[in-house]
Amino acid sequence: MPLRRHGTIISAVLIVCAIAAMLAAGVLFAIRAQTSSVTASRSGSHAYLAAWSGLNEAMAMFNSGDVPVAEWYDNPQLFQNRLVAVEDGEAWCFTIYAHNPLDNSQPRFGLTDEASKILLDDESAKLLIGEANMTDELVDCLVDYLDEDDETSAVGAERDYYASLEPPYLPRNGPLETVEELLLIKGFSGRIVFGEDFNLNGVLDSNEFDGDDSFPPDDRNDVLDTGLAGIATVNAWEYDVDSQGRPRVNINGDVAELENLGLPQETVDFILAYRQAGKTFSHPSQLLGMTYRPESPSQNLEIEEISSGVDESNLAQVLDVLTVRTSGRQPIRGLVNINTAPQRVLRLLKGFDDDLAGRIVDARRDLSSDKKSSIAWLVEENVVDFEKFKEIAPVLTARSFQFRLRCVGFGAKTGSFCAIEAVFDVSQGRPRLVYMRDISRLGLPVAIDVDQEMLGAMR
Ligand SMILES: [Ca+2]
Ligand SMILES: [Ca+2]
Ligand SMILES: [Ca+2]
Repeated sequence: MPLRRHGTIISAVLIVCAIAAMLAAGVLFAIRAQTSSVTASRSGSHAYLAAWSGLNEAMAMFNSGDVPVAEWYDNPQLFQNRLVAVEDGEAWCFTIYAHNPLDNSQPRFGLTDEASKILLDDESAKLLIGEANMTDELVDCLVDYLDEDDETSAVGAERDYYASLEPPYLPRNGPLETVEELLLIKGFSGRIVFGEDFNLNGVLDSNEFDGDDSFPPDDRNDVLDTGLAGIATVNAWEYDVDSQGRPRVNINGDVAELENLGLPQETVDFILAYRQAGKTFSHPSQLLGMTYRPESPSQNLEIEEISSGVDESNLAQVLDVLTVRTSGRQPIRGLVNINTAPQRVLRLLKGFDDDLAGRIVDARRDLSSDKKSSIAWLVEENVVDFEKFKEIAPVLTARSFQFRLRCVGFGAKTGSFCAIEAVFDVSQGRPRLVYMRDISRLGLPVAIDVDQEMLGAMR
């Protein structure tokens, strides 16, 4: 019944449009959707509203500033079986769930930060060769689809290929807007993009490790492959501002601005001396342990080597306030969060290997949120030496501003449910929804298992 199904989806979208503004005013469940064309059942729309409540709850959490990872990553108290409202004897609840890389049989109850993944741009796409079933051909096709030119890579595909399809379309030749857009690229399938997790519930279900016995195709092992979407993103960016939200100062720019940053005078003098020789910095981390011998104006005059004065004790301050970017208004895309990226992502980054990625994951386990506020902890905790830090620092961040969540709203007694996937952005203060889709058609993602005490109290 494809027509009827489409009708239901359109109706659901209409409901969301009609009520989204009212949700913010906190009148959830006091609403009756007054749309004559709507065919979705009343309980279905209640489930939809419950799912939206979960999304709003998560966004509200980030509205007041930094939230420690421990609070949003896996927090059953905040995100599992949360009662939203009771109406006509039914308890409407939501659960926010995600893949738990440490346990394929249970989801975790929390969000996923997009900066914990690799940005899908034409540069970093090459890091993905050999990962998540990405072949040379798939990477070439991805790069061609993303890069601005129409020159076909060795085994890629450009405009002429897409123009020959029926119906024809054009490659993006720019940044992707959704992960699903990958499915438009030559060679990409649902298996490549979403792996074995056919129902996107983050759990290895029985049909996801039985090979080809039932859909989807899988490798029959007990590890849930979450596909390219598990390690790559299109939604990771941050503004070039310090921890107080002020624009960072360009170390290669106006020298007067360097004087007012509270940096040690030794460091400011060093930067000025280096700049006076016509030299520029490639990244603020270059200052770490740096020395420089200014050129002597005459052969007989010996000039002493000078030091930047930057070491592990003040590196965090230096990285917080300085940049080499000239256009501070444009967000920086694709930095990877050293505090949240899993080992399988870290190991793919330029300058990393398995050993370094493992040491970082081990070292961060017991660090305080305060310590984790800068990537400088890599040096402070002796995870890397100065030289290694300077090599890897340009692609790293200690912050995340975009969060993905999957949320199911459900009636605890009837089992009526609705599941949504969303991404919101907090890089400009108030949370902003940048992506949303209804994934209810993939089935109930998590078992409905609500505390009987709670249900008993309703009677
Ligand atoms: Ca291209
Ligand atoms: Ca699954
Ligand atoms: Ca299967």
